[in-house]
Amino acid sequence: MRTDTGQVFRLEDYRPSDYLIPQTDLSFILSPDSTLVTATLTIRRRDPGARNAPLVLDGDGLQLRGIRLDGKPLSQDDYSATPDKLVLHNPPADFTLTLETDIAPSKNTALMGLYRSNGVYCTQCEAEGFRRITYFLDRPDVLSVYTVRIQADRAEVPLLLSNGNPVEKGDLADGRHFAVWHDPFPKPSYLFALVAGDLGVVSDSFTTASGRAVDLGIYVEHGKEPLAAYAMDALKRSMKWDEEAFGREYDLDVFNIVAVSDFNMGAMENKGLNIFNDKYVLADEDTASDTDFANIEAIIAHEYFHNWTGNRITCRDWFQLCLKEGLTVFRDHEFSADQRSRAVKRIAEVRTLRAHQFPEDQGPLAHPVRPRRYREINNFYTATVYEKGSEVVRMLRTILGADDFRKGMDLYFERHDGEAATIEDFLKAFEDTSGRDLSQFALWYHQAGTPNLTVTAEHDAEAETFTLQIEQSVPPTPSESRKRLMHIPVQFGLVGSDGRDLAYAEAEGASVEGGVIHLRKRRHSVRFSGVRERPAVSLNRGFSAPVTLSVEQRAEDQFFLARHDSDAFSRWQAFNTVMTEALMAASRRILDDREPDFSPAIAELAGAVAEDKGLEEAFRALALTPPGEADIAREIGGNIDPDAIFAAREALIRFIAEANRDLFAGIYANLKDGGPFSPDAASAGRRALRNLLLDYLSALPGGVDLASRHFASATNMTDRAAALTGLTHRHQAAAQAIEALSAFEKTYGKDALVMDKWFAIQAAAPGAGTVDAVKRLAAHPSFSLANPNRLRSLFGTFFSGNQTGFHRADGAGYVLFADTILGIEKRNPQVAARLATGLRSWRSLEPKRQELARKALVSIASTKGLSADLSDIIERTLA
Ligand code: B3K
Ligand code: ZN
Repeated sequence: MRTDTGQVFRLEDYRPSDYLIPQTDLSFILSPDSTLVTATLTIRRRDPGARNAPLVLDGDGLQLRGIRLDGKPLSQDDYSATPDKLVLHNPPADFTLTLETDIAPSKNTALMGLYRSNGVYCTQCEAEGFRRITYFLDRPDVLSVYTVRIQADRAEVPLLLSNGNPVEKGDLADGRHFAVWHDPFPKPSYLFALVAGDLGVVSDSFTTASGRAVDLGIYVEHGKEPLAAYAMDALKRSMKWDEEAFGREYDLDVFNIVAVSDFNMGAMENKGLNIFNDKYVLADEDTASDTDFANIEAIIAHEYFHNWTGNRITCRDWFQLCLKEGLTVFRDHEFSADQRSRAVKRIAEVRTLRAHQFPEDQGPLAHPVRPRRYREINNFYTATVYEKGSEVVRMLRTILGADDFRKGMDLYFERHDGEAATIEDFLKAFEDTSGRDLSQFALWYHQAGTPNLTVTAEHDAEAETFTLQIEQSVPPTPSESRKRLMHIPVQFGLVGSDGRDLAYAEAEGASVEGGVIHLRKRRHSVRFSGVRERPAVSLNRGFSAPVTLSVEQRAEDQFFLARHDSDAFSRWQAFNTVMTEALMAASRRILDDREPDFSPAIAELAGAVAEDKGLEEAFRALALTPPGEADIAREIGGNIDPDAIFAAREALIRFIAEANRDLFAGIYANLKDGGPFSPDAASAGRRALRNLLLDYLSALPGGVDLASRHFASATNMTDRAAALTGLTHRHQAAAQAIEALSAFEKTYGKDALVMDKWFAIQAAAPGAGTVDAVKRLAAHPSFSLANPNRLRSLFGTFFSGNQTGFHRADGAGYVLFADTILGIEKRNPQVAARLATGLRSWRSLEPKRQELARKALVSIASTKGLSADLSDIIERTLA
């Protein structure tokens, strides 16, 4: 474990390396406890005319076993080697350096560098894992052409993979064999990969637009090959889509994906050899939910799209992480929108953004999309870099229009192919193609915090004008107290009483183009002339800017927009706002010991949406989904009592269900799917609506029987997991819930990915009892501290997804939090640090819980010898 040194890395300190490594030859002689790595590096001084500087290579926990310069052993005076650094004091301008290191993949529990997962050797090098394999200039702006030779026992390790194209393989003495791979595309060390083991394969091929044949392989555990069919299909669709939507073709002869079961995150885009968490590869109807299918499609696409946005054009330094991540998320969002329903996809994206990025931006861990400093880069693979980073690219397209956006992308690809680039390079490509000045827009990359827009509207019937007063403000965030004014593109519509957008003669007070108001100043008074009737104003359509809105509007306008806005996102938003406001009021009443009183109009609206056949089922399901407890908490802002919010939410669900009992039951019954299973979006939408209605109906008397029947008759995992959730969350003590949990375990006890669901469903069960349930589950024979998926399913769900259970009033959840995280940290600091973000919003709790949470955080902070990963998160959280 790398302990915290307190070192801070700053963007302004960037300078290019003194040396380059144009060529890297690696040889691996694999063995679990002692793998011999020989690296032969061709090294060149960047500026041959410069005075010679020492060469400083990065290491992490390494032991140097041999060193030669141009083939000759070096003397002790020529270099110094420590586990984290190798310094050549006086190297020549051009030379070959041969290094030998000996590493133990089987002892690597941090899952960075070369490690073993279920007997398979695999690597994870982003961000700084390569330095755990050999000494190197382990930074993204040092690009090198790699040739990799792997040697191992043939019977034990029949499969030997690395990046690029296969060039040679053969047998050796003593039952051993070898393979050589060559990747012609220069790449940074974080994209290096090696996989070796005994795996099954699903093979296919793809012919690119220019006629190049590519061999595709997805490697999985033997026997699981049929579960990779959906991933393979998603891969081929991704390859085709990137050609059509962005003109990007694949460039090697092979593209391989390997699924492993122990992985710190979702997947990794290593050149030509993507390594995946098997959760995002393996699926069939019996074991995977519709959400799993959608995630597989999105992540397969995401990693594939990195081939151009990340690999061919990489990042100059880790401050530029959003250059590849935000852009690639935008690309995978667009892909999914084209493959599925655009409106539904957009709503899902915004829900994710609000659930993960907004709290980050509004709490102690807030940072700009392009951060200026970090202590541990692994802690910056955040919702801000990824999701807000994607929103920024989306805004760029809104501002430029689709054509200019594509021209800018084309220029970016052409200009920077083969380079390590910056956000400035990216924006410059769009400035150069469109002739626009994007300097104010660039603040979206540089300034943290979620902007807020306050809006009031006034209609003057006589003058036939409609005026919007809009004011922008960006709240202060850590280390940025003063904010500059942003360029915010707000898509809008003035909706008339027939549900159509009203035409207006002229707009003054801001630039208004193509249905978008461009806010650039603190205040804009936007006056539309020729507006005869008072419109309902629909703002931030399609969620054109990642902002919060406070619109002074009549309540009936929200109800009206929820039924009539021509923009599907805004229609969803309007209903969501109606419910959120009702829930906030109800939770206030509960705190005052009063019963919530909901307006019948909400139940009527829910009924109307549920039965509106003009709307896609998936949309109806999303519209009817009440805001989550964390969403309500975020809107309330502070002094949060999770129990009151929970009670309010349950009361609203019962209120809507009671009023629509027969209607919901009828629709529910009609939605039952008789035909063969299909994971397509329309079928998934039907299941989503049916399961959502089940959620409402299971809150009514007799609901437990309905959920139990739903469970017993389920023919796919989506329905089965939905019923199990309903039973364990609403009817925990009922015999049916206990039986269903045990039946589920009996059927799927040996399937780790399905058991993750079993753990997660129980960890999310509301109520004070879940702390003890989680402790019991941590002692279950299938629980393992070594498997990140299992850690996330039990503890990640509990700390980040269980408002009433984790935030139990006596603080028992927080004590478990501190103990658990300190226990995990010793093995896997990266996962521990991620789990620790579960308390990032502790300051918005009511005072008693706040104090208990603070104590738990302080108890972690005061532990000696914390890892850089964990101390960075905890210290920022407490600051
Ligand atoms: N680039 C990887 C994430 C690496 C995380 C390192 N801590 C996956 C992705 O975003 O595609
Ligand atoms: Zn990515």
